[in-house]
Amino acid sequence: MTLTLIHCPQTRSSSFVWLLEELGATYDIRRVTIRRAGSEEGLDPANPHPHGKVPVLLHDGVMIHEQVAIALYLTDLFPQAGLGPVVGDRRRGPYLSWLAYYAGVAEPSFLSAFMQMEVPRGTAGWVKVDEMMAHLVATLEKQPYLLGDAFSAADLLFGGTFSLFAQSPILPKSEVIAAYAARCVDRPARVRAQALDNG
Ligand SMILES: N[C@@H](CCC(=O)N[C@@H](CS)C(=O)NCC(=O)O)C(=O)O
Repeated sequence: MTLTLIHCPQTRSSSFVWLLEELGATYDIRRVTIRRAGSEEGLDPANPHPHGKVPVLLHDGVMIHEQVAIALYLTDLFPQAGLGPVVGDRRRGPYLSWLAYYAGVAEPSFLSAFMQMEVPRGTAGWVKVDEMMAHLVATLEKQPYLLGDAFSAADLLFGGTFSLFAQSPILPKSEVIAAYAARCVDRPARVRAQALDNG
């Protein structure tokens, strides 16, 4: 089996170096360039993503793109790592829900706040950042991780993002979220991934 992560340092693909380390996978990294805001740079021909974005995973030449698809694909591929409940586990539904919520609600709500965009209730499929954060806080007040007592790839996505944007004015301040983010990133695989990311 050949796994290749198409990656650009200090971007969303950094979380997938972390996930691959968590899973104990054997993989290669192909570094590409991406278009930064305001840049006129063209697409990197070494990146097969339809819009030149990262992350992309290649599994024996088959392309998987979009963070949530890659997270689910990888945790299914390495079930023994216990980072994503499999079909038949009662936590599978909540796991899929949190993954989809990350892409469909959490990221758009952060971006709407950052861009100072209105979020029209009844039209947008997501909610304002305060409402989204209140849901996270209510969940994490009851349990250490999104699925209960055990860390999963859903926490890797949410916790990694919260840790990155801890100081951002768009995130309502919350001790529960700060402690959660610290818990999520305080892991040996994250430390290894950061060294690989910066290396
Ligand atoms: N919807 C994509 C978003 C990926 C994304 O926007 N990645 C950024 C890096 S953090 C990127 O590649 N930006 C370059 C561009 O937009 O052309 C996913 O979830 O994987």
